[in-house]
Amino acid sequence: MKPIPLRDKTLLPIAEKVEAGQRLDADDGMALYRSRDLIGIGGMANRIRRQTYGDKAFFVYNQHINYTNVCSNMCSFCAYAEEEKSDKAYTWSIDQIRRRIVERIDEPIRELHIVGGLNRNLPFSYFTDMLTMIREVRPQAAVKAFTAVEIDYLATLSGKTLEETVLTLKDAGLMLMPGGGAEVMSDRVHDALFPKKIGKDRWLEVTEAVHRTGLKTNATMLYGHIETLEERVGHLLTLRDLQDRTGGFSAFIPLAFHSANTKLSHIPSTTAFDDLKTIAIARLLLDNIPHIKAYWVMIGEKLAQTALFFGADDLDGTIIEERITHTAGATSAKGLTRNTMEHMIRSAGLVPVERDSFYNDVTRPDKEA
Ligand code: V47
Ligand code: SF4
Repeated sequence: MKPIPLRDKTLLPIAEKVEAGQRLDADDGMALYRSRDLIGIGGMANRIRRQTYGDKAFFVYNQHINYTNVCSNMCSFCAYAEEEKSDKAYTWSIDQIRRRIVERIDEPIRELHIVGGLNRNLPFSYFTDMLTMIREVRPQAAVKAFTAVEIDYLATLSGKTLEETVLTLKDAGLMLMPGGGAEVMSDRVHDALFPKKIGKDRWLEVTEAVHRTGLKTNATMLYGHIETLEERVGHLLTLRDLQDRTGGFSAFIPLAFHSANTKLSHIPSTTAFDDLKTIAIARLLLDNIPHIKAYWVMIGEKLAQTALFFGADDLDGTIIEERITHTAGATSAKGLTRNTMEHMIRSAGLVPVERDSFYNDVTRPDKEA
């Protein structure tokens, strides 16, 4: 195999480890973050992606449902959450959620991505009723719902243990869980930006309990606010440690911070350089998490396409109705058609694979949408 060309020769020992399939450590993570050799780092990550998936790049036909924006946590990086009495606050009834699903019933949607704020007025039965209704109305779609933050909250609401809560939701139709909620696992960042939300230890405890029930979850990292590079590397390695124990993570999604309409609106957007480097470093450090998503909603369609050569193998989904990042100023489209996603992948010289939530190939010959 040809050696990966590196402009920054100090990365040579890391490239050797990558080529030998050896695990990278925290010092390697910091050396990668400190290096300016984006192309060299991307080359290493791309080699891993290519060895694992060849020419394939994944996407899913999905629909987002954000059932309420009322949230008692009020994280300072969030533009989406509202106080209960705000005139922008909304909470959908089960019937309103049903209507949103039914109005797209003719589309071949494979996954419903459902998350919301912590709204003290919703009983536990709202969540089981939602899942039961969805299973009746949209039995072909997998329900990917609730972050570890919501699961922690639902366990309090239900008065059950974490495992019982998840098993009750699983019985009602929950099939996997999105990432989200851990932000950056650092007590310093937690206390400064999201003190009311569960911290690192509880997030890990909830996620481990979910994995014990057999449900897969994703993991994310919100970056580009006040976190340090050491905190980013620490976050990635903490996820890797948990994955060594449970094997329950399916994909990792770096989330670029958008500051508009938040209490942190003075913080500038992340740069393309940082976005691509973060995706590549995630691919290199997270040697046990199968998929790395380039979430086009956060970084834009064009950079997401480019990220397919920096370690990402998945562009997430068609989405249509994204609210959380667009409330915080994202300028990406609100949704993409299947044809657009396929075009993004094909015009990069890769082969689009429409997947279900479990990465089974569901590519169909009928491409009407
Ligand atoms: O948990 C909130 C983040 C997350 C902002 O698992 C913000 O497949 C940027 O987790 N700027 C929700 N990010 C999104 C999420 C996700 C998205 C796509 C796919 C998957 C998956 C998961 O968004 C929140 C929080 O970390 N967030 N506010 C903001 N202003
Ligand atoms: Fe609530 Fe999530 Fe927004 Fe935090 S990020 S305020 S938990 S909706």
